[in-house]
Amino acid sequence: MSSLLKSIFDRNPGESEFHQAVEEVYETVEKVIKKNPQYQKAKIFERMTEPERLISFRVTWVDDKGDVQVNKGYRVQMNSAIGPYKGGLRFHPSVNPSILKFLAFEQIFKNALTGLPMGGGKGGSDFNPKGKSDGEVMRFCQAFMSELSKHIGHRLDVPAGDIGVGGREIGYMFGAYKKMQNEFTGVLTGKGQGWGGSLIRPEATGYGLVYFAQNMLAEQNDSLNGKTCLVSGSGNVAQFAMKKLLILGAKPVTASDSSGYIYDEDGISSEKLDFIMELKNEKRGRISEYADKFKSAKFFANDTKSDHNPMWAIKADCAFPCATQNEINIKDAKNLIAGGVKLLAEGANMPTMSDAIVELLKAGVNYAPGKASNAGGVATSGLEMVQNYSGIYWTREEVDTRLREIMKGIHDSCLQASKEYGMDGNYQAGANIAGFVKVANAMVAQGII
Ligand code: NDP
Ligand code: 2IT
Repeated sequence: MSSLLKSIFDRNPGESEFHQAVEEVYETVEKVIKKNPQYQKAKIFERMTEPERLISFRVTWVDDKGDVQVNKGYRVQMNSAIGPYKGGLRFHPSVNPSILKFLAFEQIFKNALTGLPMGGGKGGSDFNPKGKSDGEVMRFCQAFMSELSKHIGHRLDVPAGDIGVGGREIGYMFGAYKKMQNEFTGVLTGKGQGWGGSLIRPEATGYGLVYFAQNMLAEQNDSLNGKTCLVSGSGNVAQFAMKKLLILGAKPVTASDSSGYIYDEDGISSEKLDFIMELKNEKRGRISEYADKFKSAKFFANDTKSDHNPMWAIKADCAFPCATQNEINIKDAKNLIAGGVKLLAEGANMPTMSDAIVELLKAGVNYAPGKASNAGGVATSGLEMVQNYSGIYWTREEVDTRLREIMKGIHDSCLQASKEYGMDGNYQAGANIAGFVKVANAMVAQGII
């Protein structure tokens, strides 16, 4: 391992997810740093891996029984070289500084790739929204925002949703911020229609992911039409990825949650997808209920003792992991390859482990890293910010057209950067290099700060 990586790991002990994300980027940008002495002199990589600010706070709230609950709250303000900090909030019991730092680090490059002026940030809490009443979620969001509000602002740091944070939570947090600050500004994105939200933002990550895959296939004179697709997750990203896949004539056959996955050999049709959306968004139920309702499907519970997830061994053409980090290990990658998968585009952040990526690339699988292929969500958040600043709101078609253009732009910048550095067609290297160079140049121009 290089001494630079070692010193970063030593400075951030025990943060395995953060180390993983940093190493993955470093391996592909090392060449660029070596070719550009100004990046070395200004210690750009060392500075990019150190948050500009990491805010950690206590969140105290009262549950329905009247008991006091204490949670951890965080905001990682990673890099503001090209714009205000921007990135989601995650509410999940696993949330810790390592996970938020990996997400905030990835966000720097992702946001740069969109071409919009947004810096990198991420935040959240170890609060578990599962099984909580609406009243509990609202009180938690208000308590969380009572501290977060001191550190964010529409020109400073603009959070949005991520795992466990959707329209409901954004609404409660926005209401709390507006009341406390006594101002109506676009301090959060993913807001509702009629109070500052952008059309297409709910759909944007999943739609953008599929537009990206469409661009990858178009390079090879191919399309999604008729392709069998494995999708993991059943939340925001997975739902709208499946919706767009169906529109383009593809056949999604799987969906999952943290309890297990369903396999529907006949395909998840648009009527069946409506059932998933109602189940997950309104009833907040479990994906196993899909198999109770549709006899063409089977539910397979997670086997925690297994060294692989059998979902990734199902025969298919394309795979879209849309649940969480590290959901595809090397064994899963080998199973995907054996099952005929030729394209894997990440909807989640860092769902594929590093050795699994190597395996996929070695086998010639067309692989898109999340920081490129899932950037449609934050890009549309950027479009929501523009609409909030200007006070002028665009139609669905206008936002969707811009989203398509942005995804094509990201796709093309990845290919161009990969070509420039002799790794033609490698989207992983291209995404890291294109994102890195843009932020590095801004940092150099702004001096040693
Ligand atoms: P949601 O909360 O809407 O859905 C998350 C889904 O993933 C659920 O099906 C959930 O199952 C499953 N999941 C979450 N954690 C785990 C876990 N530890 N193990 C197994 N399954 C899990 O989140 P999103 O759809 O918004 O986010 C999904 C992924 O996409 C994340 O990696 C996120 O960072 C990324 N992303 C999201 C964007 C957005 O705009 N929302 C933008 C770009 C990336 P269960 O219900 O059982 O918890
Ligand atoms: O990972 C991500 O890009 C998100 N969760 C979306 C962030 C945003 O600000 O819209």
